[in-house]
Amino acid sequence: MTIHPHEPRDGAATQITASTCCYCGVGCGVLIEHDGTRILNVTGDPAHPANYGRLCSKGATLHLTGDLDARALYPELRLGKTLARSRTDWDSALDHAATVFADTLREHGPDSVAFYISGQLLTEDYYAFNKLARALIGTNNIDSNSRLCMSSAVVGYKRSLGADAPPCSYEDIEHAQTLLIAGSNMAYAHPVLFRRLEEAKAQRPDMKIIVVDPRRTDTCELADLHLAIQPGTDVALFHGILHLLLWEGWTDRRYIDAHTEGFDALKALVRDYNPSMVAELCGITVEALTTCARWIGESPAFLSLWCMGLNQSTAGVAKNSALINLHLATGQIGKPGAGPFSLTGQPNAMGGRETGSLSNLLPGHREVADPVHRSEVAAYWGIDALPETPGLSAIELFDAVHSGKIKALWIACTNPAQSVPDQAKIHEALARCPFVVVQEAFFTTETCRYADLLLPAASWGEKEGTVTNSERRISHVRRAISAPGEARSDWAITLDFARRLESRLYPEQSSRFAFPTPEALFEEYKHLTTGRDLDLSGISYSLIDAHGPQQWPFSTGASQGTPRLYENGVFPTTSGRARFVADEYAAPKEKRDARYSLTLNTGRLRDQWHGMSRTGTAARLFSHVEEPLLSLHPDDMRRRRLMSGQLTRVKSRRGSLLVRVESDENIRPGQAFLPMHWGDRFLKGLGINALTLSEFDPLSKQPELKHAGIEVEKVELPWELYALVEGHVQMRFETLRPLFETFSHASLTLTGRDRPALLIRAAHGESPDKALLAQIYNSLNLLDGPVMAYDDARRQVGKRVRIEAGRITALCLTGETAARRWLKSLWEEGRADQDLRRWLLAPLSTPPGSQTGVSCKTLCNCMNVSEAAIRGGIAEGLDLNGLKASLGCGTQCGSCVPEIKRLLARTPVHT
Ligand SMILES: Nc1nc2c(c(=O)[nH]1)N[C@H]1C(S)=C(S)[C@@H](COP(=O)(O)OP(=O)(O)OC[C@H]3O[C@@H](n4cnc5c(=O)[nH]c(N)nc54)[C@H](O)[C@@H]3O)O[C@H]1N2
Ligand SMILES: Nc1nc2c(c(=O)[nH]1)N[C@H]1C(S)=C(S)[C@@H](COP(=O)(O)OP(=O)(O)OC[C@H]3O[C@@H](n4cnc5c(=O)[nH]c(N)nc54)[C@H](O)[C@@H]3O)O[C@H]1N2
Ligand code: SF4
Ligand SMILES: [Mo]
Repeated sequence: MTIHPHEPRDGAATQITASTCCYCGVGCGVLIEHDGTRILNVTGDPAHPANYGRLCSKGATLHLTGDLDARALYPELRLGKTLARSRTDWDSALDHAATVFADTLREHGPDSVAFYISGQLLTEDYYAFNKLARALIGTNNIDSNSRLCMSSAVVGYKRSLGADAPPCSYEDIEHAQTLLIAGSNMAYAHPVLFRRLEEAKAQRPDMKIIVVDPRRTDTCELADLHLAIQPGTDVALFHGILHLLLWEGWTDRRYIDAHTEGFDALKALVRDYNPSMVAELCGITVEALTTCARWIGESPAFLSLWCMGLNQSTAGVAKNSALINLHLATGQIGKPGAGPFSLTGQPNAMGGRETGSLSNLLPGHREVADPVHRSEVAAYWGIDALPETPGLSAIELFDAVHSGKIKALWIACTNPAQSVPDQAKIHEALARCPFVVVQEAFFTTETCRYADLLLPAASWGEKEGTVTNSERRISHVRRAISAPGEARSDWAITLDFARRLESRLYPEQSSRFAFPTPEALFEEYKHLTTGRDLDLSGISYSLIDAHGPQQWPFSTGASQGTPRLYENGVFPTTSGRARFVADEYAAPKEKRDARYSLTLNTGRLRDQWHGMSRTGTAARLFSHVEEPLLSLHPDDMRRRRLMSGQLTRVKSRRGSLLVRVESDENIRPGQAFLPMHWGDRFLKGLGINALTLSEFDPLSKQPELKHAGIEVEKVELPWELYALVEGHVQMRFETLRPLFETFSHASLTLTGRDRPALLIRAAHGESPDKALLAQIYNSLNLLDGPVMAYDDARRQVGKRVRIEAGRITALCLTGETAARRWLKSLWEEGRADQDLRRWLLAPLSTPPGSQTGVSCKTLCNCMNVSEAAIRGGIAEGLDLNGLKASLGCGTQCGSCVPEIKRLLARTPVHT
């Protein structure tokens, strides 16, 4: 069942609620069409300044996601590690949690508990958690998944500019003359901004776009220059650029003298980063390096955008600082079209930073380590003192869970058993932890398995609060419908727990957690920012409702927000000057060697979001990429005698994983790429983070998720299984996934558009026993009823197809799966003809004739246009506009346009 059949309930009027998209940090405004109970449709909000009505393929399909069968609906409690969880009520659940926390605190002290929260919480949720952890419990053990995401940018901004504030606005894209995109695949990860960039480039083709990324991504489609640097060599590249800027006299001496400090030390350092050394180290040509430096040095407006390719590194902070150095040296900051602009990943990563939701921070851009900051916040909260002991950062926190130091762990709105590096250790830690609370909207995540207490959270469209996007703009997130089952808003859960714990710890005290609404939380929180760099005390829900989303700083009494920081060249440092930072280049932790000769890069797919708890419920979002695949350069494939589609074992120093491989010329030799989305649920074997390393940047403590040493080898698993079953996909997923636990390899995904289906691919050394196979057939709806079966026990080959109303509704091939594409295309076309019947009754398993089916990758999700159709159009001589006109592809959200352009570029032009 899905929660959003596209018909309003009988008699119910449809309404529109303006809210925001719950995915990326672009922070698009959405108009949610609903009938008060169900969400019926989503469109872009034309009045929202982040997107002016645009949405990408993920935002535009929000109403198709969130299958109720996958939602956590009721609190569930486990009263012993070996027992199953059972349903309980909220009072019992939260009383139990409060008792366990109170007992743990009494026995082991405040640092024996920890909170691991998320950049996807709303500002009000964060504030409630922070007050709970720091003021009530007295621990700084509260960290968030932003540690894996933005923490290097936080430290980078603070070191160089004095405060954690991206100084730019989206409109700077329209004013930039040279735009450097480093370690960001914004065509996939920030698509609506990328559309804006496409438009800017179309208007001003002389604008120069440089992309720095070891891979050739869709973002490179817009690049005048792509620097495919060796992984992790960004610091050397940026120093090499500065070397050339100095040599050519392209620096702004006046700006440097008036507004910065520390230039001489940096100048001395970059003297050694001469062009030939840098080009060699980065694996690019001296010409490309020189062109890049010239475009930056001669540009009247130089803007840079960056994301995880810089941050997720043991040199993450150094990369941020080295890039900011270029802006300071050229005076390219604090003016239109210029500045260092980090793109935030999650929708409210910024709110987390503002409210102090990393273990070392406090609300209002304050620091735990600063005694003045601690006493300011303590005074505001009416308590004697805040805890001094530094809190644990994400990786350290899970180490402490693993070693038994943390005895009660509260996880909210994040899925660490999928997203944190070195998964074997994370799973062990969660299994050992005496008490794990998981506050989640979807019960299907890997982390929920370890929950002793599962608390169902309201999710997108069901909750109210505020978020801050990449350009410091605060939006009012409005609730459209009520949450399903007994799910509650995060702020409400947190406060309810806090009050119960408070009454156990301080029975005499009147509550500090009596906020009736999220607005009340916001009102208390905002005054903690008064007079600080991010001062947002002038913003209120009613102000946003009247005048739209606003950019901080926006102090009390101000009439408008601030689109651009540092226009006067004064920085929030003690001297008022920005600081040049001189860090040496340091190589990634794991160098390629004989045993691990490849570097594994990981990142996003266009249509999926992280662990896929939400996007993974919409079958259509799998049509762009249908299954987990490791991408390797053709040379590396040949060297290992690998063919596309073959199963490989990928090994790192921490774990291994079985996954199919594909040849990809966009990857350079010596490198490999895996999407970050595939966790243990979709791909058996602890997911892709079984391979990654937990070494982190010394300053930001952000782990090196982009460069793990791996080796890849062919595995021979002669017995294969391919199955597809329509309908009730989430329920079937839950029953079928455990049945594949004993297989060597298994991947489960969804497929289809109007008729969603579960798709399973598995492989094993030999046929599983009959009983297990029968269980699988049963769950696939292939045991009885209108099922045609052919089983050859001797050859261990089986074919089963269920035909209802003249079309296939379930199928399974076992032993050998050569007919899989052909069968799937019959299923897609709703055909069950004589060919199929003849094939079913014949001993051969290969499909009739030479029909092995073609790849059915869908490029344009909005208009359902396949890659094959687009290739066909190109073969007929159509250009992009012709393809748009005749096929409709690329005319809606536009997310597929870069890939269509790539196909066009690959095809020789006929004259
Ligand atoms: N579709 C989609 N969009 C998303 C998300 C999602 O899950 N799905 N998640 C959101 C979140 S939380 C985040 S943080 C952002 C992430 O957004 P991005 O950072 O843009 O996405 P990634 O694919 O993780 O990584 C970006 C690029 O870094 C490159 N890279 C790897 N190593 C290096 C290196 O050493 N140097 C350089 N210069 N580049 C390198 C990779 O090849 C990759 O193309 O996306 C947000 N948007
Ligand atoms: N190898 C590798 N690993 C990575 C990365 C990478 O590039 N490579 N990127 C890292 C980055 S940048 C990030 S941001 C992380 C993301 O990693 P996670 O934070 O683990 O990602 P999500 O799957 O978005 O987890 C959010 C969870 O919150 C749940 N949820 C949704 N809405 C709500 C709600 O309203 N309330 C509550 N309580 N729960 C809700 C969702 O169902 C989901 O399970 O992954 C990191 N891990
Ligand atoms: S760009 Fe896409 S995912 Fe990001 S906020 Fe906008 S619609 Fe949502
Ligand atoms: Mo992120």
